[in-house]
Amino acid sequence: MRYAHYVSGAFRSDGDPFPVTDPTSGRSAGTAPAASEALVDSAVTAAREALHGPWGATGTEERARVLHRIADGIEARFAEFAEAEAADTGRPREFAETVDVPRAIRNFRAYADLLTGRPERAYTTPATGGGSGDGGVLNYAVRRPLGVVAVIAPWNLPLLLMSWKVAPALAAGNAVVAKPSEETPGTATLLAEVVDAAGLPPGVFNLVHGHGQGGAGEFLTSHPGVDGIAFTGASATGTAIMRAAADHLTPVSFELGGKNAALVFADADLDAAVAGTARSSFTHSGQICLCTERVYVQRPVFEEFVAALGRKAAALGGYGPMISAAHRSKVLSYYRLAVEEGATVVSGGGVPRFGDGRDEGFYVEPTVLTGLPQTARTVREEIFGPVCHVAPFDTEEEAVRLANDSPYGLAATVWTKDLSRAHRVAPRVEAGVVWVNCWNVRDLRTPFGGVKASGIGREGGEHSLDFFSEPVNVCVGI
Ligand code: NAD
Ligand code: 6OD
Repeated sequence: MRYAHYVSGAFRSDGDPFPVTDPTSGRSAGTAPAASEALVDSAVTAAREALHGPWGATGTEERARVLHRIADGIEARFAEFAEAEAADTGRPREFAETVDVPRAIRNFRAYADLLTGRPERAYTTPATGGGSGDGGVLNYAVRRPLGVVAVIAPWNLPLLLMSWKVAPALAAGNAVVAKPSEETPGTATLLAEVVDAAGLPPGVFNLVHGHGQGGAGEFLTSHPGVDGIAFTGASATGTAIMRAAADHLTPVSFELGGKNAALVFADADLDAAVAGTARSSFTHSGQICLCTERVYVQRPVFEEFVAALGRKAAALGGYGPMISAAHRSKVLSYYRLAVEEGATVVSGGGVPRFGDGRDEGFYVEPTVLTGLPQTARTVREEIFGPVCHVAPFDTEEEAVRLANDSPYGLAATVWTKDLSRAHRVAPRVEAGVVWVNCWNVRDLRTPFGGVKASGIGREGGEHSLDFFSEPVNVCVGI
């Protein structure tokens, strides 16, 4: 696979090579070039220059056409994107074909469509005799792009999450310097090829590869020429980026970690709750920030739920690996810690044996745990693997308290047939997204983000366009 930087409209492969590994086999997938500080600086300079060129004068209709051309370009190379995303992450190709690539296309189309329908507001204010014109004043707001924005993406949904930020950043008229995770440089390079073919002026979209701390990520987030940082990744990385951004008061939008709760009430459709929780805990081997790692089940159905979820976990097949050997070690260390903390392992807890090349890959078993107190590290810390802990509760009040007893607040799921209960409980849960009797579906115009250690700001629809632009109030004496 080709891994290249894209700076000022040119592909380059300068920089120390770093290894890329196929997580399904543990074998080398090649090397990618790490951008030097000088190269990151060139990318930021190219982006700044692009804002002073024709891109800075484009109207919303032209930008909408550009976004559709990028979406068309991904669509035309659908199979290549699916293959590259599966190779980058080790996930089953079908997942890339049904989730990642279609969603990347939708991300660009959704922002193209939103752009042209965006209202601006105007107000007239009567004369006050305090220095305004005789006829009062007319106020209207125009939106101005932030300028040069850094987009930093993680490895778990590389294409989906990068396009989710690049699309609104371009829609709002910014110039972008993007950095994918060092674990997954493949689809980002393909995206740069599509942007190149879409005919954007040089410097409007730039891509640099490399590591975070001490590498391209840090060079970018500490760069004084960056006017905004949109980051998805771990909460601890968010803290480091915020420190770097503080020096230049650079605005940030953060989508961070989670330790998401599911609340299963005794009145729920139990089959749906079990199937839904298996999906929310084990999809993409638990490597989606929205995955459930804490399940609270009302006592009358607790035993039945645990047994059924354990059976589902044991029967799962065709799942993908952890992204890396290091991440697998981390997940397995939590499997061991859970036992040391006194957990009962209902299902899984180890490394699967396939009897083929996957045995050299980074797989772990889908795992269901019970029996831990709320204070256990396994219940409090984000593991980011295919694992959940199930605990009982008695009352609605207790369920809400347990869900909220976490440093994180990204997403939650409520399973109940009682609509009044659903509407009572959902707004009391401290999370940015609460699903009721479903998981991980939503309209792309709705707000997306987390509270507490799970993020700062909201993405989605107008929310992303708001982050990537600033309103200017123009006040005209009339
Ligand atoms: P990570 O924070 O280690 O890395 C994410 C990106 O940040 C990578 O591109 C990395 O190179 C870069 N980076 C790392 N340190 C940096 C630094 N000091 N300065 C600048 N850039 C730096 O996260 P990850 O391991 O790639 O992804 C997993 C984490 O992401 C999990 O915690 C998961 O919950 C979170 N996540 C959150 C969301 C969300 O929407 N809230 C979505 C996906 C993943
Ligand atoms: O669906 C999305 O828009 C989104 N940002 C999902 C994030 C998933 C985290 O892994």
